Amino acid sequence: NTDLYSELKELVPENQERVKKLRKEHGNVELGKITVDMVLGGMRGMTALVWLGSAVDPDEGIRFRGMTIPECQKKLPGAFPGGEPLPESILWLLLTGKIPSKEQVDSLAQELRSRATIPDYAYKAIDALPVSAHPMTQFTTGVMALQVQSEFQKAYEGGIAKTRYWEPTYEDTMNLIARLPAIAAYIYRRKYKDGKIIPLDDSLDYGANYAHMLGFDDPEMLEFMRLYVSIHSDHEGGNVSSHTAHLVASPLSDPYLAFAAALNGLAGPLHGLANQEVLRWIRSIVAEFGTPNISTEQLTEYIHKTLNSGQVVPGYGHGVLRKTDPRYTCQREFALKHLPNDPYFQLVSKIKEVVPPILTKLGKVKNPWPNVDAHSGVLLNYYGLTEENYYTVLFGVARSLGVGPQLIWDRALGMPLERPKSVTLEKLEQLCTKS
Ligand code: CMX
Repeated sequence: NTDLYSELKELVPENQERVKKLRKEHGNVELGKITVDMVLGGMRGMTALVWLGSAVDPDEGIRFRGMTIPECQKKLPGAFPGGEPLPESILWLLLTGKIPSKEQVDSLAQELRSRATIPDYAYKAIDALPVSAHPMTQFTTGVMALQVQSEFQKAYEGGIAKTRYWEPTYEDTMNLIARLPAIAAYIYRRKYKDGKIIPLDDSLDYGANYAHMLGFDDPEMLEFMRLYVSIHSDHEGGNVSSHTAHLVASPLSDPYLAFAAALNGLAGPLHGLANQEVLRWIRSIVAEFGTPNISTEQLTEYIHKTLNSGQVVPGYGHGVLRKTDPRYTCQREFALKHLPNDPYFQLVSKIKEVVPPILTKLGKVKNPWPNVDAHSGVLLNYYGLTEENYYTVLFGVARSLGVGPQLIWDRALGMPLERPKSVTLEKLEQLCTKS
């Protein structure tokens, strides 16, 4: 099949069988115990979700359908031989679990372009906000406006059978993914440039088109955007944005509603907004010393100043990872290849040497190593995308490629309404004194 829908349609029945069998034969198997620490500690370490696209190992980091980032870079089709994986390749892989051929990826790129028409009222909804509104607020507003065209909502109102829910979910997801770059680019051009829309280029792939619509045409920036979108797509199911999308879709809210909610979670500074905070923090270091070429002592002093004022070091630490994020590493490799002498990149490299021992010394930070957000900003800044308040929008566009496929599988596999049990504080105390 060169078409993604046909490929998926074949996979649905066999995966429905897998889930049915698991529930029937192993429904009572215990996966671990739930402790008070978990309940009070943000459910860390509690296995409570199924996510098909990817899994995060604390030491090794992300695997997309079993493949590490270097494996994806080697095996997934790029825009040219040896190029970074195309976002279309990642989307195909996440949804089907199969490595696509170049022909399949090209057909998917074409399909996404053909779905990318934006209704005028979506631009108008964004225009109703002041230009000063944060780009993430504008982005969520745009996504909510796109919801007006939800196929799932229409089909549900028309009485669609449960067994077919995944079909309009597929339509919504693909339309949403296809339309996000144009909406996101509009926000950038409106807030930071002349407000004129740069139309989609029919000869470009998803990642390159997004860069193009933002106003960037340097082939190196296009290639960085392909890598950026691919590595930010998915990070298993428990992170705030992915989990939110899954939760909000569980009462059959359509993919637009679910994704808008996910974006609102991504906009938190401890999650996706950290990429904005990182560049802002780096700029504040440069402002303090008047240059990015600073000594280890100066940097140490600044990190202590950040910590002593009660702030976190943005871009460091993680809820699951316990080593350097491979998404950081691959961006570093990209930088070493394309901008080794950039002073901001060199400062990021220095920060990576100086921050971990300081965080370790605090004695409470479980992971002192850099995460994905510690690196993306200086690369974007180098290619001229200097407005850090926009960075989380880029992350948001990419996240649709991970969250979308799971929403389709949620409906295909008949995943139920999510409804965990809560207890009052009194009840928790009671349970503790009894044990
Ligand atoms: N700087 C300072 N203190 C940090 C820290 C950092 N980078 N990372 C963790 N800590 C602190 C926590 O604030 C917590 O302190 P308190 O006990 O005083 O509240 C303590 O160390 C223990 O936290 P943890 O168990 O190591 O980390 P969590 O799983 O609770 O939180 C995360 C993970 C990412 C929220 C946290 O490391 C953090 O705030 N990092 C900075 C923000 C950031 O980079 N976020 C992006 C993550 C990736 C993404 O989602 O995009």
